[in-house]
Amino acid sequence: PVKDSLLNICMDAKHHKTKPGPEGMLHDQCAPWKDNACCTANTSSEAHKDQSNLYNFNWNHCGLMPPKCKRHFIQDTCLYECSPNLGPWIDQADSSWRRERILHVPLCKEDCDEWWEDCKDYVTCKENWHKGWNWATGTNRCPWGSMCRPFSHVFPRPKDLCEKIWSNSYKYTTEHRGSGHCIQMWFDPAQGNPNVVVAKYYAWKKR
Ligand code: FOL
Repeated sequence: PVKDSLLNICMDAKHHKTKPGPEGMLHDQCAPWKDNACCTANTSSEAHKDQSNLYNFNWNHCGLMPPKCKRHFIQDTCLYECSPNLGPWIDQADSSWRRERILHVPLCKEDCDEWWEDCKDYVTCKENWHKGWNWATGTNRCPWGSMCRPFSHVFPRPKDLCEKIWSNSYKYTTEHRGSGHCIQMWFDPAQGNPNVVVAKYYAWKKR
């Protein structure tokens, strides 16, 4: 009944393992995925660094990102790199640095709303963080002519942040954490990974 080929898989992207499996030790905020992950321990620790070697991406392009905001970007990186439950949303990517991407992952309302709330006073110069940076120094800097403006201006509503920042990786939903109908960036692994049943639910719909 469900399309099993969409379950328990890793996308073919820059740092992902070919198949998910246990890792034993994943760093800090990525630890919830340690029993079954698409990321290595090294990727999980790089995910926590300000100048990580994953994409040479600089979160502090308009000044220091406050910790309460940064933790959401770290959690997004952990979900993106480590989750084996994003199969129903894997799509072809025509890009130089990855063969596959995620598209329209239904993110739980609370995860998106809290991300926006904790980042709304931080500043950025771009709405889409995937494309159009100045890489002349080896890390991303604001392109010429762009201005640093508050998140609340660049992304007026939570939906704008979650959908636009990574080229529609996420879809904003009104589904709640624990409903089984939306993907959680944040979860307590003591009760298992809540995204397993969410992937099954959508793999069923797509069969
Ligand atoms: N998180 C989520 N949820 N989805 C993602 O797709 C995602 N992707 C990244 C990190 N977290 C994510 C990867 N981020 C470039 C910029 C950001 C980035 C990866 C690469 C980059 O090199 N941009 C170039 C264009 C490269 C190209 O498309 O060929 C640029 O023009 O700035």
